[in-house]
Amino acid sequence: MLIEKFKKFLGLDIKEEKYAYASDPLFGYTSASKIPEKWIKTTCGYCSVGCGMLLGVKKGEIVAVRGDEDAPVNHGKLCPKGLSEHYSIKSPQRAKFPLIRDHAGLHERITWETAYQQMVERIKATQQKYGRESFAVLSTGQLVTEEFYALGKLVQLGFKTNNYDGNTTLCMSSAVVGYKQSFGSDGPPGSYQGLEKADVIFLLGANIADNHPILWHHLIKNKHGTLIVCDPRKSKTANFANIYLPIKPGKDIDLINGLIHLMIKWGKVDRAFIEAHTHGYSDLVRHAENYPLEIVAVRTGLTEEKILQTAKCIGNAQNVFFAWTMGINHSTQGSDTVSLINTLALITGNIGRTGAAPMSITGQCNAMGTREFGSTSSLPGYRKFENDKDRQELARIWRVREEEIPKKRGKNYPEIIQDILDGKIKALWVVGTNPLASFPDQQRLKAAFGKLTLLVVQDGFHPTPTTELAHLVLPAAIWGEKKGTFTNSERRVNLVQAAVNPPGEAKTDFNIFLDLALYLGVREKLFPKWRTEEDAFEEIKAVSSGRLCDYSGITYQKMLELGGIQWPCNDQNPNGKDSLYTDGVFPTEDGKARLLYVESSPKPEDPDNSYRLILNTGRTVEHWHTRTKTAAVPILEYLAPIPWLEINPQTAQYYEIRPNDKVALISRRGRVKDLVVRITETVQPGQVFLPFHYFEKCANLLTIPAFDPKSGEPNYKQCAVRIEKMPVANGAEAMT
Ligand SMILES: Nc1nc2c(c(=O)[nH]1)N[C@H]1C(S)=C(S)[C@@H](COP(=O)(O)OP(=O)(O)OC[C@H]3O[C@@H](n4cnc5c(=O)[nH]c(N)nc54)[C@H](O)[C@@H]3O)O[C@H]1N2
Ligand SMILES: Nc1nc2c(c(=O)[nH]1)N[C@H]1C(S)=C(S)[C@@H](COP(=O)(O)OP(=O)(O)OC[C@H]3O[C@@H](n4cnc5c(=O)[nH]c(N)nc54)[C@H](O)[C@@H]3O)O[C@H]1N2
Ligand code: SF4
Ligand SMILES: [Mo]
Repeated sequence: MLIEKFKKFLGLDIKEEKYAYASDPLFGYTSASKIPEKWIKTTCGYCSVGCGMLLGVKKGEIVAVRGDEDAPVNHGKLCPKGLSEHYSIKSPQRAKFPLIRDHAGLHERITWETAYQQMVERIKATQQKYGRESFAVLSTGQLVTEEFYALGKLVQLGFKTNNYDGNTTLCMSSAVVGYKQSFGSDGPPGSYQGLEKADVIFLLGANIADNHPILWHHLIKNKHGTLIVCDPRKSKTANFANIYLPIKPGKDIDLINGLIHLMIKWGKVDRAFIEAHTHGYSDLVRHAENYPLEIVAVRTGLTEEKILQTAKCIGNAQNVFFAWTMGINHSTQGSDTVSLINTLALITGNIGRTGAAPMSITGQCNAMGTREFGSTSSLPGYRKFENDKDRQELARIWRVREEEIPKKRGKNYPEIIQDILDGKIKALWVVGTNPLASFPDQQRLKAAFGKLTLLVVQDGFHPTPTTELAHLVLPAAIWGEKKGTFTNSERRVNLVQAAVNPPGEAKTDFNIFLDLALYLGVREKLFPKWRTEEDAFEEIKAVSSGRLCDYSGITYQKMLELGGIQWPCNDQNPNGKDSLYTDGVFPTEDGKARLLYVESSPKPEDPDNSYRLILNTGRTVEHWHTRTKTAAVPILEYLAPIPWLEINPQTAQYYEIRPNDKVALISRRGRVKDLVVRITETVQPGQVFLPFHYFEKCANLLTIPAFDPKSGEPNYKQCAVRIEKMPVANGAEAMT
């Protein structure tokens, strides 16, 4: 019955059905008319696991998707989003034509020529009047690396502004800063194989069961390891843990300090490694004295027994795989927490081996590509803006004057928003991100966007909350329609291929950037002889040669054959490398890592009598971020059509709330009405959880605009809220 309902929902021809593709989203059944003429190898366009997949194409359409059995990441498996990704391409909300906003505020179709002319003229006029930095750019972690690389050059050497950042600051920037502080460079040192080999897998603020599902298949292969999960919410991942640590929100620093204390006290540290490869141990020892077990238990809300159990596991293991995601990064102390995890890994000698690494699991399909070559937080090839030698080297390869390359990075994402509010930035180009759903404190953001004299939005979809406000909409091709590379969390560079043409007049971001360079008069200077993405890739290889993120040994053909290659890939490592820092030498000036120590500071907003609850926000397996893609996929939307608010039974009792009641959630910044309640012990008393995917009930109306001062990353995971019960007739009605 349910299956019939799904089929009807998806409009499949039931009579023609035949068991054909085990990985079809419809329980393995598909219509005979959907048998592909050819299969094209590519990489999933959602998360950073980077699964290899095959797109079945028939008559210019993708009719089926299956996991690539040869792909080293997923060995033929895909999660529900990957399996149904091709449905997003057919969304009725795809952006098809360039649009301009007329005087009445309506979007009107224009030609690409007019769009480019308008954009370039208006940006130039703004820059002439208010200075170069009055124009800013916000990009994403979801383009191919070739596009990021082209965009970085175009923005900084073409438009000559370095107020350029991306949604990766909402996501990975604390991991980047944390790595730089500890090791001297960005770059996740471990690999997914580590999940299979480690004796202990310690996940902090990472719900991989929902958000990196295929990583489970690596975990399952690990028959001996202990899984420890630290998360205030008993997530799907926490449910599988051998040791679950229901930490008080935002108290990870105290826990890690406590673990460092115990490692030192018990002598479970690697003295030889510390002496040969690190600085700062004696200071760390003094600092750790302040974190005895009793104090740590009180601060973290964890029992002494659980902390001891965790410490024993770490202390006795040969290989510990520390991994974290947004529960750590989404904090005003994210960068320092990352460094502290690195410190714990370093003193216990857990680095440089398969299964032993402090590993930031990234988020978007190509968050890594922009970190490596996007020119936002570093210059391409993890070069430093401030380093003369790095700039000289780049200028030589690019054949430009050294002075043309900025000496410091420009404003980061939240600083760009602040500058718009302050009237310093007047024109903004948004590429592949949807701030009007994803940035904290939407009221404030809307006030900022209202001040812009020019907003250009380049997106694969329209309308979106952000394109709706745009003066100019540039329609972009999306995954399935473009070529290039994505780098996953384990530094694996994977090939992405086009299977179909974009709709209407939409163009690949790559071609839009090249066209704009032409209109700016810098096409040949910046992109000499480039015709295809592969030409850009060749330049990336040259730029990366000899660097930590060395791509010089990778080719498109080799990726097709090997199914993705982990950098560094060069003469010494022709097929890539599983772990970084295998020799204990780090990319700092003296080759040694820094043992950073950190005190925890108060959260930006604690509950009080008016706002008694802590709001935690995050994800669910069915949806992708602001749902521009997944809302168009019937099976995913059908499984999770509306947002819900998780409340603990004790909290529910206090507010006299029953299952399926509707409530309003209110913070000092905004209010979200008509939220259906899910009463569950997944969240602890005094805490609530709301997924942030639903623009129509936007979690970011509530979140706080508080940012890590080092990385700019928002504190999305804790703010103070209260609940008001909404009048509803009965629970059943509330569900509709
Ligand atoms: N299905 C799906 N998958 C995705 C995405 C998606 O939108 N949908 N997005 C991708 C992206 S860009 C990203 S960045 C990743 C994010 O992947 P995750 O980080 O796994 O996702 P979140 O749900 O944001 O947060 C993870 C966990 O942090 C916990 N947490 C909250 N506060 C704290 C705290 O103080 N301490 C600790 N230790 N934990 C805390 C939350 O309860 C939550 O379970 O997922 C990627 N994968
Ligand atoms: N409250 C709360 N807020 C959060 C988070 C949270 O946990 N809680 N998580 C944060 C994190 S980690 C992240 S990464 C951000 C994500 O936030 P966003 O980046 O805003 O989310 P997406 O929906 O992925 O937006 C991507 C946009 O790019 C478009 N697009 C897709 N493919 C292409 C393409 O190939 N080219 C172009 N030009 N456009 C394309 C999509 O249609 C969409 O509009 O959200 C952040 N916001
Ligand atoms: S785990 Fe991530 S990369 Fe793999 S299929 Fe799912 S969304 Fe795609
Ligand atoms: Mo993210």
